[in-house]
Amino acid sequence: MKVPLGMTLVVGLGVSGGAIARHLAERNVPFMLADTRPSPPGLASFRVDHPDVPVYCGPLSELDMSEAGEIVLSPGVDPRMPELAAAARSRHAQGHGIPVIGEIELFVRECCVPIAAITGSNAKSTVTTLLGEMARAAGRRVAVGGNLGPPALDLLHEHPDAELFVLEVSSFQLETTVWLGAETAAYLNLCEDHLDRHGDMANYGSIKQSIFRGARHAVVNGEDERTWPVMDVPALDRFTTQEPVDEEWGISELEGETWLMHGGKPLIRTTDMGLRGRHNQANALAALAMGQHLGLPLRAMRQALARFPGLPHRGEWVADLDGVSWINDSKGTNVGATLAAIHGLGPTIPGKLVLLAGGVGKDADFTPLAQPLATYARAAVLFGQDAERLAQALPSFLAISRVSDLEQAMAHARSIAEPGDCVLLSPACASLDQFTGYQARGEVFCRWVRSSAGEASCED
Ligand code: UMA
Ligand code: ADP
Repeated sequence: MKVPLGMTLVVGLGVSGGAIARHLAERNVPFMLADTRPSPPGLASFRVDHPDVPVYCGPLSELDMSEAGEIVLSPGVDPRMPELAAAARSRHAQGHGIPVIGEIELFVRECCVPIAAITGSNAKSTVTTLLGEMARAAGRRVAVGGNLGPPALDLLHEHPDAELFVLEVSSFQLETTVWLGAETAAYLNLCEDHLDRHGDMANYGSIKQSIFRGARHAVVNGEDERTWPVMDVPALDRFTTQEPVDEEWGISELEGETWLMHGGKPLIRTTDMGLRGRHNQANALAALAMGQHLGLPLRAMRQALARFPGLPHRGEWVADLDGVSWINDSKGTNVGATLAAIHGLGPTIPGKLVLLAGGVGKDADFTPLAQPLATYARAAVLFGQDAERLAQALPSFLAISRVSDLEQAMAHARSIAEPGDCVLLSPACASLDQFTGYQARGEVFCRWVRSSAGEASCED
């Protein structure tokens, strides 16, 4: 099959592919859809919605893209696939390769109001949602989405009167974005993740740096230089979990209480916040720095901080069983997130942690988990595809059990946990070997715990 001359090719029939198709159709841009899977889910309804759009399903090697006008990729599609890389290099009549872009690039071309963009290995969804809540509390017409959904292009169409877009942007999305031009852009942190796609940390880190292209203001992690812009950005704010230096956003102890600070100015007591844990204090500081740049009043931002309890599946307390707390951190899909959970919980509980971990490790190095687990854990119960690789990385004196799935892991954890302990599901891995996503994994955990605690159902 051949992409007709000058036609836009959309690759991937997922959530983003659907949004891209709706956007192009609305603008009467002729396009064709391709998906590498022989029969992608959603194909039948796509055909109903777009009866005149040609569809190709199968390997890209059998699709002739040489005359496509532009190729728009879904985030799950790797632009380094040989056929796509060749198209990007190929010489068009105009003397350049075929532009290979993503959904966010299309969004930027159309968006006429400020964008607040958030990236990082962890905490993107938390900071995106919190900043959105702050803007709402300030009475702004704000649309919030991106990688956490809804997709950016759907936001554009569903919120034509928005005066601000707050977007979570993943490395997959940044990889196909030429120029973001954000009013404020935050790069929160960097740890090993998605190396199966991005190859190494240098490449992963430099893709994340592209969030700063055209940005007017940067918010970076003062404790991690890798998040600092390597290009010129006119204004910059740094957040830190330490005492702030100069105009940094940081944390201070004042008369026995812990405060979020901007330089010497106290902003809010941490006990007045809905979010818990040091890592969430860093997240709040990042949102405050972005909010200040956007002109949000401090009063409104404080109000949002007081109300926002955090998102489900991120360090969420589920129930106590026989004096043992059960915490759902299913969104802990990389080592950095699991480290934050262990460091956040470990020192605060009377007993020890029983960690439930495993799944798809995305080629990450698990050894950073060894030391904090040695300090804070009683046991690790491992399941899923990379259980064995995880076991190899953990200290040999820790009680390590390998089981086949999460239910067995929970049953085993219940049998070994002691009163005062905390059973923590923070897998350090993606879930796709055994679940449809981290939410499904977290829901299995919640249901099991709540039914064991005698409750009827999971009230998510
Ligand atoms: N796929 C193929 N062939 C194709 C197209 C897709 O095999 O031709 C596969 C992909 O490899 C992937 C799956 O299909 O396994 C779906 O990929 P997709 O790009 O079609 O995904 P969408 O449904 O469009 O969802 C995407 C984001 N998914 C990814 O980045 C993998 C969603 O983020 C996002 O919510 C959505 O767009 C709306 O913006 C999810 C995610 O896991 C939550 N993101 C990663 C993360 O947060 O770590 C980056
Ligand atoms: P993302 O959208 O980047 O995946 P989330 O807000 O969904 O971020 O959180 C993902 C995971 O990261 C959760 O397990 C959460 O507990 C953990 N987390 C939250 N904030 C931080 C932080 N500042 N540093 C490290 N991990 C964090």
